[in-house]
Amino acid sequence: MPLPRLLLSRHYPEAVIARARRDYQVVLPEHDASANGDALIEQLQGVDGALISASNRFTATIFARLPAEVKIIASYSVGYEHVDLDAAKAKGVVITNSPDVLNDATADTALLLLLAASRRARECLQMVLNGDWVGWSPTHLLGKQPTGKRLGIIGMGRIGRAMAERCRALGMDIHYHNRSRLAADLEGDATYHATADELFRVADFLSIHCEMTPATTKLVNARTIALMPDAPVIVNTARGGIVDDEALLAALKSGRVAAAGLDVFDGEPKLHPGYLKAPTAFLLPHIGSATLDTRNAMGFRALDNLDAYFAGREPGDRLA
Ligand code: 8YV
Repeated sequence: MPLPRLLLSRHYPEAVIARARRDYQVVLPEHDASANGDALIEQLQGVDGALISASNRFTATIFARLPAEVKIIASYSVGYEHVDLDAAKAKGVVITNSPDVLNDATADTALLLLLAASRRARECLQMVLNGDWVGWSPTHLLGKQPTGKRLGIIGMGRIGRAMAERCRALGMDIHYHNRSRLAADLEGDATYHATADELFRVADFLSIHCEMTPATTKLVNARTIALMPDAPVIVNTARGGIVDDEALLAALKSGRVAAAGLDVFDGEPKLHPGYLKAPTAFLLPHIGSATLDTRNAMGFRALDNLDAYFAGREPGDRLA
């Protein structure tokens, strides 16, 4: 039997490419870039499956034009808002994601953002780099202390719970909102809020870990920010579209929100230009899962799903 033909839509880490080459006839574009539209359809010619990233948008239009040989699309991501699952199902294409293996890396990034935003790391770094640091002062660049404060977690899945674990170590009081309340062993000492509004009301710090769906798009907006306690810190490692940029920028400017730590942006890699001029916004270029261990594990998880499919078994992370 010839090996299945597999498109690697991006230049994944070496170990991932090596394993793919061992078990598949690999098609690897010469340059690493995110293909979409016609370019994506072009790449998908003559393959049986594809290992794609969240930068490849599999819309209903793409599925309508998908070559018939393509039977499985494995996403190198936990998020799957870039894939139209209904269109995939209608076309009979199997879709998988790569959850779980990035929980720690993403929660680490959320913690980095929470601390960097609350301790004004951007302003501190800028001052040192500009040569503007003239000496110590008792009230210089004072930040917010997380100890004893309430952390509101929106989306208490595996990444949300990994963030809760880290923030318990900071002495924070954990609150969460989730579509359903967690079982007691997973909830631990965290306080459940049945609605997002209830959570906003108590969140001195807020960390976003939910999926982006029509219900969570612009969930953080002028109305919900107004519900929050005075001068909260907002962290987002989920998807940029969950935050209304105009509302957050206005709140950062007025001080209604003390600081924000953002790894993801609506329309990234372009971001609202307001963030470039907002000193209390600490910004990262979507590096939530960016450690070599994690990126290897994501690739291996995606390949496990592909291997299962081509061996006639059910892929463990099947979404459609
Ligand atoms: C990825 C992510 O780096 O897994 C996700 O959903 O956002 C990140 O871990 C990115 O999406 C690569 O596909």
